[in-house]
Amino acid sequence: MIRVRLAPTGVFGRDHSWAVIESAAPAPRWRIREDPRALWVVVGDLRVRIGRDPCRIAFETPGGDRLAADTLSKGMSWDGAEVRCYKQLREGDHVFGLGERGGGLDKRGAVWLNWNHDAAEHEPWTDPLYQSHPFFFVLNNGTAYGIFFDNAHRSSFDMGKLAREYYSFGADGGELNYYIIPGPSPKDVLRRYGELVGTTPLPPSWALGYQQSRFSYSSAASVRRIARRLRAGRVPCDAIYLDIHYMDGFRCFTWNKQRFARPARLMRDLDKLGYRAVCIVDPGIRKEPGYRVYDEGLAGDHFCRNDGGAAYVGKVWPGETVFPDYTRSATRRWWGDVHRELVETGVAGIWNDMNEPADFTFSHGTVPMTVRHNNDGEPADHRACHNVYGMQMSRATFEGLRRMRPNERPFVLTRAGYAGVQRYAAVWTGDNLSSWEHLRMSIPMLLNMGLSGICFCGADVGGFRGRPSPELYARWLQLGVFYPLYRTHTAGGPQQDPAAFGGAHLRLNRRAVELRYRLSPYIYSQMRECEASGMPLLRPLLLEFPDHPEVHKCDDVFMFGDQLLVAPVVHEGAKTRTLTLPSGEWYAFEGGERYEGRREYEIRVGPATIPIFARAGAVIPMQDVLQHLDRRPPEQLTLRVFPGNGGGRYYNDDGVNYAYREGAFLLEEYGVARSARSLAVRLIRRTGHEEFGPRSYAVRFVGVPDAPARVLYDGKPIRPFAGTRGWRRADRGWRYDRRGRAVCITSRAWREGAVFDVQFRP
Ligand code: MIG
Repeated sequence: MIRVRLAPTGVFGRDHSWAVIESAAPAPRWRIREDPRALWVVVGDLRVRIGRDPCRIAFETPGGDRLAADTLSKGMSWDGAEVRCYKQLREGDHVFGLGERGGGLDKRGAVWLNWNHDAAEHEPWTDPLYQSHPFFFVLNNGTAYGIFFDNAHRSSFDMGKLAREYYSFGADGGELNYYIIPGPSPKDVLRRYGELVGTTPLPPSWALGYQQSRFSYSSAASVRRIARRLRAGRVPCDAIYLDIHYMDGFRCFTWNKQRFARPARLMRDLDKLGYRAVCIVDPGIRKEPGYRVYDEGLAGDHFCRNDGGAAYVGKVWPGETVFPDYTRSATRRWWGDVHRELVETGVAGIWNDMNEPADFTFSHGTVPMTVRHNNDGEPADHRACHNVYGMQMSRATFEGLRRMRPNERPFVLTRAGYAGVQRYAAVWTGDNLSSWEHLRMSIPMLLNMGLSGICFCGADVGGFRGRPSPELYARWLQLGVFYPLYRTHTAGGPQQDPAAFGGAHLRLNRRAVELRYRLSPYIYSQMRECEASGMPLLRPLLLEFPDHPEVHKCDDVFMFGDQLLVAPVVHEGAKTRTLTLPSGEWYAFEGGERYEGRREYEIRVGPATIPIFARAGAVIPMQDVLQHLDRRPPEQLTLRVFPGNGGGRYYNDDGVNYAYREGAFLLEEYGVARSARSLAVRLIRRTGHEEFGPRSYAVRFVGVPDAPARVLYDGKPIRPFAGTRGWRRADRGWRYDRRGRAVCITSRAWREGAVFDVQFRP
């Protein structure tokens, strides 16, 4: 990666970033070459060409391609406090990333703003939304490079709207300071961007289950009611959210004494039912002498000031409010510590809302630009700090939870954020609407968030404003199985949860949520990849198939991890679903039917159908349905194996703490091979600790049209069972499931290197 900084006056300002993390990697070796027209910086296999007159920067790959080349006419520019950089757009360039956006997957041809905004009534064309991610990559013919413009001021990206032949990015203050991130593949760009700004740490395993929220479950009794209703309906669920009505007069860190008389007891009872509680915390602190948080904050100088020097007073839910200055490290520390009571009450996770910050005083929705911030020791006004306010709030929360519960991974959910916010919090996409259009819109929005480093994200299932029809809700719950953050949330109105739409829909909805739980070993294994390499769980086809131009605009088909492709049903009353599969061979996830890539299919869909396809040779680790995810390893790990040559992996740890970073985990890697007369899966490697492994394995080869002749383990035949009698207790055995067209093997143990080999008659 190469960094460019511009100092129009010849003097650089402070070198400070909210996004970029320290790197342990040694600085690369570089050389400089000069000729009369240009200066060349040569680093690794990249060459930077800096033209002398005019000063223009471009990057050259070993193949001689010029990437991210400044336009000849403009290059870098400044005008007062404004800075801007213009670069060439080529025919065939597509633009991805830029964080949370409405509209299609490809961001070329429009202007995008970064100015965190409480976009309460947003529509697919609304911009900006709640987050700022000044990062994008350009993909052309399979080759990508990325740009990260590390500037937290209001910024804009004109991706070829003003002119077809160039794009530009700039801000109304701060430094022209950007990184060029080489590919060649989009995955390479994402991995490097993750090294620059950090990746999504593994969340506690419960946070990957289904979550239920509402504005608000406004009394302990209503919380207990929803908790019981989901368990009675056997709808798996791991978390229940408390929105602002749990507070006393919307004062953060208080409880309403009438409606939540004994919160610790409520938390204990929820815990007994297998739920974690997540409580909302807003930044706006009620201005009221005698209210502990206000008094402490004032005494500690923790609130943002207006230019006159007094604490700035705005208006949010509690009435007159002051705003903690999270850009000040002492304030972050204090804010983290203020959570102690919630933690001691037994609250598991913290939900940060309104942290753009939202202020009802002005029609522009936020605090005045003259509001002062500490800005990590170099005081500045709100223009410099607006876009990082929410991220620093979540950081303060995350770090506070870590200090108070050192042996547990924090769970923080945030609405606002800046590049790197993924280190601290999951992100949800704010106040969407109960409509089919908003259901569809969530897909490219979350895909581009994943392409911007925000792996742990989701939209409100069922829509926040409005009422979904039972059908819309069911389809949304089916789509949400693949949202990394799987949460129903709604703004009051009728109950909106899997059990709220009557018997037939309860069954339908339960099935969707159950699929999430059956896939949880796969999901957890893939989330480990988010932390390790920056690869998102929910990812567009272009990440796996960058050289298939036909998938670049694919907005309603996506990959779930690297093995599964999903074509969710996104239209009302749909009886069929049309899709084109990328190249290769594909298998229906449920029935195992074979499909060929690069062909269009129209498949029939019933109310319960979720069209999912597996890559040839995929291994998908699964488990039986649980009502909530506890920390134990699955009793039995089911590996669904698809015909072909390929493989897969299973990762597990205790799901709670960070000991996995010191080796307390289990990783199994499998290889699948197919020949004319056999299908085989090998445990290639087992690393780590067996205590995190299952008690037994169920290997299910799907898409097998005929009963095999025999099945071998480690070269020796294993016992066939005709039916299911004695099956569960058998140490090892196999049977053929004719209806499911699957060979099922059960085995207590699986030695590293050993192969299950299904052999057919010649
Ligand atoms: O002014 O806390 O996006 O999820 O339920 C509205 C109440 C404030 C906006 C959030 C929404 C939340 C609601 N909040």
